[in-house]
Amino acid sequence: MTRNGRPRTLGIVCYPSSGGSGIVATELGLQLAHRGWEVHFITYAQPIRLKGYEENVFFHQVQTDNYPVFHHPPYTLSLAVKITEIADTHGLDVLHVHYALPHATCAYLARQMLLPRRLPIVTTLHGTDITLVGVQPSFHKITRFSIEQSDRVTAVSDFLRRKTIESFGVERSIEVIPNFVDTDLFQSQPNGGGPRVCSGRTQKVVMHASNFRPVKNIPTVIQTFARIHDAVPSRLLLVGDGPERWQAQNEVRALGIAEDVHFLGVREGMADLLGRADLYLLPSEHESFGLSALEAMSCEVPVIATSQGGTSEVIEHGVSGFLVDPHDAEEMARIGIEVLENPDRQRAIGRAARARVEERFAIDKVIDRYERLYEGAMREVVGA
Ligand code: GMT
Repeated sequence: MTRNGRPRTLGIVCYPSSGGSGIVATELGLQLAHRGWEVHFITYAQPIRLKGYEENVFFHQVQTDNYPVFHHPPYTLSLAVKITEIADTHGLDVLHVHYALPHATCAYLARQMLLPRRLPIVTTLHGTDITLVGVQPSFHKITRFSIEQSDRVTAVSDFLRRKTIESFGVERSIEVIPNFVDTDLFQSQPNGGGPRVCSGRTQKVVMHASNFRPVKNIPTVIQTFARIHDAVPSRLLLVGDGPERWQAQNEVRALGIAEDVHFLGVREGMADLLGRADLYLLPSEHESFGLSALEAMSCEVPVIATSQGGTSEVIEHGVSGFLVDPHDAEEMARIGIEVLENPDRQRAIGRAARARVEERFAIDKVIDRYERLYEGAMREVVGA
């Protein structure tokens, strides 16, 4: 991707932690770098999936300055200034911000500071930025304003697109571009090797990965697994960390299943773990898309996910996975036991899941759509 012989340059602003929005942003940037874009990540820490040296990829750390009168260091202001600095130094052609707050607002501020030069801004809405954070009274107006001011806006599911219109009354167009997965990396790896915690195949491996926030509904993960564990020799692997972890550990002890529940904390190498799982649970209160479910599906792992949110755009119930009321642990366990006790059914669901991923969510198709979106924004904003 070049213009007048120089690579196109893209700025990406995201949260660097293990959440889905940061993962999508990082994988997107890496893929675009392979396609010849020069990619500049701008955030407060190195994104978790950005490792080693990558050609055409740069990371710019935002430093905040503090002063006694500030209650908190104003990260938002430092980020906006950093964006202008990178735009000036590296001649950004387009800026893509992930998660509306505060990133779309910082992008707007940066764009105003850069005038008369125009910097096209693309904002991707991921889920909780709209459903939980942006709708709070103190953020509502600025979320709406920042969405309206972006040159292009995408949402990761049609559910999220509709929710944004409903919650903020925005009138601009929002394009749905789904999450994606690297199907070469996320593959079934049923035999031998791999992490010890997945080996010893006398027990089935049930998995859940998240940031352990209330929206992830961890109690249902534990209750579902406890029922499965009563019927099928199995262990539960919990990947990630967050505020609900202590409560989950207490519950696991109280249920007497601690020996077969492994809290692995934040981990790299999700593909290695998922590739050896037998069942994946995602009973969130709501999930705008469910990236971790998609990664499991790519590994041919049957997923039992929440029926609330955009998951029905990812999983066809009873065909490529299962969608269940997030508070119905009994039904989740019933399905889980049926799948784990019937290897043919487990395989059939896993294969249908993989086929669906390849058809709709493979990396190249989705990256093509982002590239076209950038082209459109650059043409419209700067006539490039
Ligand atoms: O799930 C989280 O709480 C993390 C959050 C994020 O922004 O990091 O995930 C959201 O974005 C993901 C990537 O687009 C989506 O796959 C998740 O469904 C979405 N989470 C929710 O809607 C709860």
